[in-house]
Formats: sequence, C-alpha cells, structure tokens
Amino acid sequence: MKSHVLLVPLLLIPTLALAHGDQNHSPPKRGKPAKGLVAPVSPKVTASFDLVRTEVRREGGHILFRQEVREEAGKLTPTPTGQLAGSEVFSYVWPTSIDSGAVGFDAAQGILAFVLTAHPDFDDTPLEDENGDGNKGNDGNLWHSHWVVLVKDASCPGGLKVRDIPEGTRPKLPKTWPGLPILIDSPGFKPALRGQVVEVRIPEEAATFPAQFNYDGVTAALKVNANLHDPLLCVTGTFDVASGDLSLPGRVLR
Ligand SMILES: [Ca+2]
Ligand SMILES: [Ca+2]
Ligand SMILES: [Ca+2]
Repeated sequence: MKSHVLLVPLLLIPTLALAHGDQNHSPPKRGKPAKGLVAPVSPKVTASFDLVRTEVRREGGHILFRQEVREEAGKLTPTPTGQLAGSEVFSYVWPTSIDSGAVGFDAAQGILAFVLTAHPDFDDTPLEDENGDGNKGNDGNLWHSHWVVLVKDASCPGGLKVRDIPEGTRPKLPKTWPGLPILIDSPGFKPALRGQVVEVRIPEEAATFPAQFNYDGVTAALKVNANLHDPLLCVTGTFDVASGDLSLPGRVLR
C-alpha cells in the first residue's frame, strides 16, 4: 500500500460531511427501483474504498450485502508487517440494527456489523482455505467475511472497537467463532469483489434476520493492538461512510 489513504476518525465524520455538502447527489429518478444508500463520489478517498452506493436486499432466500465503490473493489490491502501485533486490517462494513443475538452472540452486545476484511499478517478463518492450498491458516490476505460486534472505546483512534471478551468471562459465541478474545465470527460466506462491486450472499437461515432492519455502509481501517491487549482490535479510521454520519438510514430492499 502506498500511504495516500485518507483516514478519518469516526468522531469527525459529521463535521466533514457538512463541510463537503451534498453537491454530488443527483436527484431521485422517477419510476426507477429503490437503490439503497447513494453516496457522493469522494475524490480524496482511495477509489477502491470510495463508496457510491450501499444496499442490503432480500433475494431468492438470501440476504445480499452489496457496496459499489468508485473503481477497483478490493484492490488495496494493508502492507504486511510480518507480525500480528500492530498489524493493519482493511474492511468493507455494513453496520446494522440487527441484534447481536441473531448470529449467536449474547443479545444487546453492541452494533452488529457484517464485514469483509483483508489482513496479510494473520488468518482468522481457521475453517476456511480461501486460497485453496490445503492450509486453512494462511489466507487472511484474501477478502473474507465476518460478523463483528462494535462498541465505543475512546482509547481507539476511530472511537470504536470490536468488543473484547474480558478474561475469565464466557460469553455466548457462534459455532464458527475463530478463537480470538473478541466478539467476531468467521461464518465462511464467500464474497465477490470485482469492478465497482463488493457483494456477499448470506442464506436467510444462517441467522435470525428480522423482517426489516437498518444499515449503513462504511469502509475502514482497523489495527491490532501492539500489546495484544484490550482493546485488541480498534477501528483506527474510516475511508468513507455512505450516510456521512453513521445514522444507519438504509432499509432492506426486496
Ligand atoms: Ca463516496
Ligand atoms: Ca483461513
Ligand atoms: Ca490456505
């Protein structure tokens, strides 16, 4: 990765959204199908993380999570550091209003988000061999899916983290929890990233999806704590936020 990536702490997002205005929004066209969250092109954001449209849709027994970016979806991944501590994670994120209990965590643990991540310094899909070489522990660099529970943490540069599991506690965890001491699941849903499109289809029966829920679209960087302690995985900044203010205005389309 070249260091031309614009990272914005989440706490600054509302101010920036106001400063940019919405001059790039086009007026809604009559008679067209609903399009989810349309966001302006953001020339200062790296093209592969510049969100222009985010949607969640019910389609043939699946829930489709989809984002469109300016170009080259999935192209940019973190520069390897050679070690887990302090390493970086890039992500395409759909924060939702779905309760954390819907995917096998305890109820009401925070913001349940569906996430695609890439991180060359560690593998957190011990059940999946994404690069097909027979080793399930060496492919964190390829885009793969997670459920995570996000909570506020003022000590994180982006103001949010993946919720830690305090030592000595035994929270409810999904069957495909990868063993890290945070509320993360590695359910193995295969993403497709090509051209402008990032998308994943999740079978309806894979979670207790409510009939309707809200969502947003975010592209973000996260970082593993240099000391491997709580907070283990901080959001360090966002590339782009579909709503501009993380208000989760999206509604599920069908
Ligand atoms: Ca954008
Ligand atoms: Ca793996
Ligand atoms: Ca492998």
